[in-house]
Amino acid sequence: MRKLLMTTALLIASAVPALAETIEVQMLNENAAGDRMVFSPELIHAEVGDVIKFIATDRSHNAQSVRNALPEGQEAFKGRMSQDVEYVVTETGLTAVVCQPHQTMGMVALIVVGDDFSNAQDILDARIRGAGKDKIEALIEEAQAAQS
Ligand SMILES: [Cu+2]
Repeated sequence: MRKLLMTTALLIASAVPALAETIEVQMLNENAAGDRMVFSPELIHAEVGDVIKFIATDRSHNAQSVRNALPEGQEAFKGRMSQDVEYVVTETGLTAVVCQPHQTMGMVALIVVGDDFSNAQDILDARIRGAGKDKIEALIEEAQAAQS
């Protein structure tokens, strides 16, 4: 009887689709390559159901979405300064993430969910300032190049 229960439990476990993951992204003053004011990683691949956790490894950073720069139906988010914040992925598509005080220095990240680039133009049109704008464009190109 015990063996039968174990077998049943294993069958149920294997029927569950890929388990949701927690993906950690650090907010840093400097990364290993010497780049200043950066998310690590900057390009984040995720699937619906995953949780992306932005970690305040260094202080004086935040992570937040940008208006019109996330998939339709995906809830916007705005982390507080020097605080961790979680982004629960509910939709496929692209999301631009910025650190409010350092986006002009290029402190931005791109979330790619389900290899869905259908809202890429929205991201390119969104209001992201300074070097952050160029970085987002480069990250979209990098993600698309990796896919094809
Ligand atoms: Cu920052």
